[in-house]
Amino acid sequence: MSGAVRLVLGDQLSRNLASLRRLDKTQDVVLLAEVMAEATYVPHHPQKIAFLFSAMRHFAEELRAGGIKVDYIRLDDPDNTGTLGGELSRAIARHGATRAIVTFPGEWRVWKQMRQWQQDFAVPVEVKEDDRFFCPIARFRSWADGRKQLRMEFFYREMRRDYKILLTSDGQPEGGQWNFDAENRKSLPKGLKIPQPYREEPDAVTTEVLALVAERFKGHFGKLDGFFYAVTAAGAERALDHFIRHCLPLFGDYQDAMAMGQETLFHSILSPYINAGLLDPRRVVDAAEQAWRQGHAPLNAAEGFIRQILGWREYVRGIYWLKMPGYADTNALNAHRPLPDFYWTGRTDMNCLAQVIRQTERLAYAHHIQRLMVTGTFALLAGVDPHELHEWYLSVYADAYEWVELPNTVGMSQFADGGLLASKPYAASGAYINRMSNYCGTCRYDVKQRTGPNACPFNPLYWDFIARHREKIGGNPRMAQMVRTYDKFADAEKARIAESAAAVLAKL
Ligand code: FAD
Ligand code: DLZ
Ligand code: SF4
Repeated sequence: MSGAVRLVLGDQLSRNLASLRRLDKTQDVVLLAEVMAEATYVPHHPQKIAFLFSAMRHFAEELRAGGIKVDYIRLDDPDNTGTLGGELSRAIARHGATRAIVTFPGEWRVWKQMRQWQQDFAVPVEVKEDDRFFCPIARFRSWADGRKQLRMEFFYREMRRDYKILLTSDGQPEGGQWNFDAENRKSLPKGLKIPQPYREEPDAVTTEVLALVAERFKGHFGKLDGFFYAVTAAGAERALDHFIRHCLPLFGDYQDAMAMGQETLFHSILSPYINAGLLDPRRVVDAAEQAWRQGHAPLNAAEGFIRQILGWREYVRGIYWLKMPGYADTNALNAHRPLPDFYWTGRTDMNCLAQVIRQTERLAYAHHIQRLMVTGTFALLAGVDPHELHEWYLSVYADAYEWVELPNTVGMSQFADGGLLASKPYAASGAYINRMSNYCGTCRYDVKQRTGPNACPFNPLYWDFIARHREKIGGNPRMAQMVRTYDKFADAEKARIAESAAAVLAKL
């Protein structure tokens, strides 16, 4: 053979992938490899591993059905070297290939490996740009160049203009505003009918993978029972259809709400599919815009949803590639507390945290506000080391890859980048969780008490956080008010706050 080996990674399962273009069916071979190094560089949730392995196996079958030669290495193949580089090198030799073609990866770690392959391998390794995003990395760099502040909102408006999304014929934002977030913070009314999340029963391929994963990844946090993810592009398209029909109309209104036993509410659960390449983000944005244009969903819902994908998702990727590798080590608030054990067990009396962590264990899913304002805010207030927290988020969610997880954790949730990404720290007392959820009603702690053994731990930690970081955050107009409120507390109250916060931290 004098063709190419074309490597497709587990999160590159797209038929239009750059490294699959201009493929010569007579000469080229597509390589997919299940490898221990990728499955264990953090202890991924077993459902994430099962989802990816099953999706990889289905993708390989689809390529074969299209007449493409596929070399598929299973995790339990006796000669499996356990690394992507080892498998690519073996495949080049096995097929006598004259070059390798890969697509730019989603993690700095893998990018470093690819550059090493370019040096070490006897054949050229071509790296193609990953153009499954709206915004090329170079385009983000030029947007960021020379700006003092890199606010998502301004980036998002450029994306709306570039791609003519939700624009009037004369280029203005539909509805006269770019952003309808003010309408999107409703708490859940009693009796509201909540749609069931989309689910698919495991087929024979998934069932086989689930057995393999159960056997090989026993020590990883997370359950496998009840696995419901779709594992093909067709399944992901059905999940999109379900979301547009049943959830999008109320997505905006209840975007920030949380409720016991209602883990997914009006969220889409599309991130695992979009991030693995089974669903094109352009298709998702288009479907949401069409739903609004056809009168099926209100503008606040369609705009709010589109902003998550066209705005936040593209923006965090831009930040990741702009700021790596240093971004992973930022720690502006000097936080060094080890991650509390209960993040891996859910065993805590704090009901909000117990609910979100146990749900994560069952589903490999939590929606944005659960990640940001429950597990994220608690870690921020407690001063947990952002790197430890980052490894937790990267492990436990089915949609987690460093390019999207790291900026959300280190930047948005922990303010560890000193405010590059978020305009203020997402610090909040128990009052926020009480307003947006029903977790507090059955909690052992009292959300109304600020201090003392029965006070909601978020409360003293919140005021202690304000006191601890007043120098760093007091200059921010949105935080200055809270610093002033703290300053007005009597000294005895300040002492009680410090004592209660210390007691909470000592118990961790
Ligand atoms: P929906 O609420 O239905 O939103 C629609 C889509 O918008 C999502 O599918 C996703 O593709 C995109 N989106 C929404 N918010 C964001 C965001 N902040 N950044 C990037 N894309 C966004 N998202 C990931 O995809 N992978 C991660 O590893 C990840 N880690 C996170 C860690 C923390 C600490 C926080 C605060 C957020 C994280 N997010 C991550 C963002 C967000 O929480 C998830 O994208 C969302 O919860 C996925 O659920 P959904 O598909 O139901 O989203
Ligand atoms: C996450 C993951 C896992 C669990 N396993 C594999 C694998 O066995 N083979 C593979 O090609 N990719 C896997 N992935 C996805 C990669 O980790 C991902 O492609 C890189 O982190 C770059 O984003
Ligand atoms: Fe969480 Fe505090 Fe409410 Fe308990 S009282 S659920 S700890 S916010």
